[in-house]
Amino acid sequence: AFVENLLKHPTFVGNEYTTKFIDETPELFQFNKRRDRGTKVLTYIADITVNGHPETKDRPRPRDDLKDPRPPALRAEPMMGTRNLLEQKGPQAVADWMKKQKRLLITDTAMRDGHQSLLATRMRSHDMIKVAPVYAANLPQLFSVECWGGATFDVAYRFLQECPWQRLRDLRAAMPNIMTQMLLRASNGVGYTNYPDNVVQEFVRVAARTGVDVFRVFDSLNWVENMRVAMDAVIDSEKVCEASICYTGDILDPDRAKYDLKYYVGMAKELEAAGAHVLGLKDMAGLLKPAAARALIRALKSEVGLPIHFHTHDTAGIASASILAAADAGVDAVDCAMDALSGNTSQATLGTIVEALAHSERDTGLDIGAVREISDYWDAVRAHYAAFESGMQAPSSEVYLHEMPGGQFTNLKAQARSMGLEDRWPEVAQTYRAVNEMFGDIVKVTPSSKVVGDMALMMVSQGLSRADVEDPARDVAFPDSVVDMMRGNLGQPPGGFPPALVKKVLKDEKPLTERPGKRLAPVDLEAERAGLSKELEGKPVDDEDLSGYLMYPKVFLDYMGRHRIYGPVRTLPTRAFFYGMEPGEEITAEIDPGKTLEIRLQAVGETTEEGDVRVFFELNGQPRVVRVPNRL
Ligand code: BTN
Ligand code: 3PY
Ligand code: ZN
Repeated sequence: AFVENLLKHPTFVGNEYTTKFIDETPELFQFNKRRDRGTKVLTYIADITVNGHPETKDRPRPRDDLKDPRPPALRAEPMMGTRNLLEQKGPQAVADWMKKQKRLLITDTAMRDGHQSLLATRMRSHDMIKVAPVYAANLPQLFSVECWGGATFDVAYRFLQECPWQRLRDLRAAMPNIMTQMLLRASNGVGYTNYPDNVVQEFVRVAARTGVDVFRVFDSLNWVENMRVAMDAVIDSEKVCEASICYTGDILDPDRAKYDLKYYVGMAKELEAAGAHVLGLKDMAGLLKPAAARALIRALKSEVGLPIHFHTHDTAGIASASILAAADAGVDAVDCAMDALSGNTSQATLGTIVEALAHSERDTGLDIGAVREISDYWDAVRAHYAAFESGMQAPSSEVYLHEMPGGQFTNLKAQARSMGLEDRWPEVAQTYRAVNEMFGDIVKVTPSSKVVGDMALMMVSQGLSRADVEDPARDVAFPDSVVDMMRGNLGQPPGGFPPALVKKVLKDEKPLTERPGKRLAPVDLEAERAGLSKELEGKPVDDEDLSGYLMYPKVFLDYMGRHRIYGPVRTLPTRAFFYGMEPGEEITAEIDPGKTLEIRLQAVGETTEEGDVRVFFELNGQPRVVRVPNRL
């Protein structure tokens, strides 16, 4: 009863704690503050224990005997790495250094694209931060660790109840010698829409300050014009600007002449002229076949002065062959994923590339034993995320038909399932291709890929063919995202959108053909900060929270609302986070540096007449009771 009264006390109900570990409310005396944070975390565990986690309901359960994974031992003190070079000599020195390396440089994507493509981006910071020091100590020769951006940003707030900025800060601190890398959707930031220029600039500035070293910048229609604001912001921050070409089609196929060798070389030259330090070749669907990779890398190496960083997906099972061909043709760096988080829609298998190149001219210099140990750790981590596995059993050449990016493929499949279209998947894939052709053959990557996916699902569910959609006599209700893209709000694809389709979608409205950001008024950052602070009942709003809010206003506010109730749940072990606890079980969670909670679940009571359940804990040896609603 004491705890329940305490919880209802206005001081606690009205109090807002920061999302950061360091509390910014020193006026509150320590004892109560600590007690309150502990109680919030107990409330979360109690709620999940009683009601389950909404994201894992009706999904496959991990084995019952799984332990919280233990990271491998540190083999050595961290040696100097790419991060030290960047800090001491700047981004141009990193680019020059890359070109001088004989060895193939490797980026590990396990902490971003690996789990984004295999586990619906659901991996929690807890599982990443524990192993980060092992990367620093045992694999200091890595070019970079991709661990931020793409979908990880909103998923952290939306589904994992954690602050993405805190993840970045912690990873940065744990890997001081290796460059961190993020994926940035240029003017679409880490969102799905064009943001005003100053929102993108501010986001880059804050991300650079908090810990991003390499920014892979791309535009979802390959429109260089729409990449400059983000690129310039990266350059101004003195971080590595890896401006990327998105690869689509097939340069060896004469029927796909729109995206031929000349097109890609031309775009690469534009990016070089725009000030990129590194050229990214982003093959988000895994379409770049070995022979084409060889030809493309050769051409880019001879026509462009920038070091080249190749990213591909193993959806068709051929990523390793493309990487080896690219390595042969002189590519400077490639993305792989630690073995346990590789293959299928993820990246090529890191350990396999290390082995394949060992004792060759392009030997990566990575310690294969260290790779295996880290991969074993990821294997143990992955078992906890059984609920988010896609069920993809084998690589598939179908990707050459639909050209879906690795991150979208399993998502769209799940969306199709939820619409009752699962057994019509081949039709969805065919329609996705037909939509691409109808849109004029565009680059499909977030957010343009989502537009194509929305249209394809709409057509399959309503039984519409491409001819039906294009028929001027037939009324079609286009998805909002399609209308938005035809308006020009994502920018312009090469050659523009087909005029007849634009007319059909927009009727008499004239599309925008200039850069969307040119039209969007700058956001008054200080006014937004003040407004947000008011919304949060006076809580001070730092630059990170402001940038998070500007990217995703509703997602951020919902996250803050839950944070008020559940407190710092990000350090709970993953099993407790998704499944709660069993009576008799004990866990520990370090909720503040050096402040560890020892939590034991004693018993779960019966549901009261009011529909509440009392859950009995021991917190650091003291009995605690929390009451949560039974929502089942
Ligand atoms: C979401 O899916 O909205 C984010 C996950 C957190 C939701 C919390 S978890 C405990 C409680 N039980 C629910 O059903 N929702 C909240
Ligand atoms: C993203 O934008 O999240 C991607 O992974 C694109 O490939
Ligand atoms: Zn990718």
